[in-house]
Amino acid sequence: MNMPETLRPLTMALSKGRIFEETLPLLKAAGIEISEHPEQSRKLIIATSNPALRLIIVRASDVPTYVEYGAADLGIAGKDVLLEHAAQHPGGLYQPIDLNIARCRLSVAVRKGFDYDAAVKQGARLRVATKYTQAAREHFAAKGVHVDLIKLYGSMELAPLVGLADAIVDLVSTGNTLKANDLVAVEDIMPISSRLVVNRAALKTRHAELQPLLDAFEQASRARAAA
Ligand code: PRT
Ligand code: MG
Repeated sequence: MNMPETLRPLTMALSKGRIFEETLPLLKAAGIEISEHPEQSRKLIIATSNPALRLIIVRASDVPTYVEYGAADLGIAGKDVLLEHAAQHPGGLYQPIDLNIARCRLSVAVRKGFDYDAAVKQGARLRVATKYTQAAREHFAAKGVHVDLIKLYGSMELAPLVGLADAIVDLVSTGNTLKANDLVAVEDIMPISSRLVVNRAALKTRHAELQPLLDAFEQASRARAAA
């Protein structure tokens, strides 16, 4: 049984790890403290100092789904995740604010010694392993490069090392993971950061509760970008 809309606190979906850690200061700037930390408590529903707001902890790639279906009113997700979600559910989410957190870039990487530019110039058909099939498909199509995309769910860095793929499309932040696996980035596809996403119905039905929170996030992320 669902609680009546007016009784349910606003629900915000976050993933554990870097997004959660980088969101905490933004919540703090909005005057919101959390009751417990998900790394310590294992709880999936976390109360905040604001009785009208609770957090739920979900997989990063599930955040858009919770928000689109209204199980969460808002959430925070990386542009990488949002692009893949939008391919299946175009226009499903309102994305008002780039929070500029959890920044990295989406890049093409190959084994050290693999001449990517020459392969592209020769018009070779490349095998590319990635979790980000949508972004990868668009990137190579725009370049006019023929690729066979191989969908993976993690550890993309392994694929070129064991002959599964010629190249990978993956997120890179420090570059340490590529380096540790004798890979090099050969092309940047786009910069990635995390955005606030809002359920389209909640935007209307719970506007009065949502707006102050959106304003606070906007302000906190602007202050952060200026710092
Ligand atoms: O880990 P899990 O499978 O549960 O889910 P997830 O990987 O989607 O979640 P999480 O928490 O790891 O990432 C959440 C979001 O953080 C992503 O959707 C990105 O928008 C953003 N982000 C920022 C990153 C990175 N930086 C990042 N470096 N996500 C992943 N990585 C990985 C990358 O895939 C690679 O394996 O870190 C490795 C590279 O890091 P460097 O520092 O070695 O270059
Ligand atoms: Mg991860």
